[in-house]
Amino acid sequence: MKCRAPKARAFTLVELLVAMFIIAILVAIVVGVSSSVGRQAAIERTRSSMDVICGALDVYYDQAGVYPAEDPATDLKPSDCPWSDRDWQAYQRIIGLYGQLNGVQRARARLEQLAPDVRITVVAGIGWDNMVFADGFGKFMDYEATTIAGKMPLLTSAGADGRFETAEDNVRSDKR
Ligand SMILES: [Ca+2]
Repeated sequence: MKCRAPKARAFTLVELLVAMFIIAILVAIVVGVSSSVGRQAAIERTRSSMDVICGALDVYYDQAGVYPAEDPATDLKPSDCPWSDRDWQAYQRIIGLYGQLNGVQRARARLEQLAPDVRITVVAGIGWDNMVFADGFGKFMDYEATTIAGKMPLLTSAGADGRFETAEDNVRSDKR
């Protein structure tokens, strides 16, 4: 008597679609979790960088009696720079802060504690090429001086969306 091997049963289209659907959901969950972890890590890196820069601001204050001035941001945005005016303002102010802190030896020594990717060169159109402080997302921070004596000025990160003045994702040196 001849034995016949059982005929292999093919998957139906519905079974394949269900399997693909489940795989898609699992992929979405994994991607969502890893991007949330990456975002939290970037926020932590930003906070840690701000702590170091605030330490340098204190050193500057001890020596100069005032915090670094806020750059008046009067330079015109180059015509080939695609940024918003808000970004341009932040860029000029953080350039100003970078230069002032690095101009004081003890403050500059504090900045040596920063991770290498916090001090970056940002190019904004032809002829603009400046060192600035970057947040954990790779974008330059903003700096706002204060006119209130002894009150710490403010560093701000644009957060995960890369835009300043959006509520939920800004990270600020005053921990708000
Ligand atoms: Ca933002």
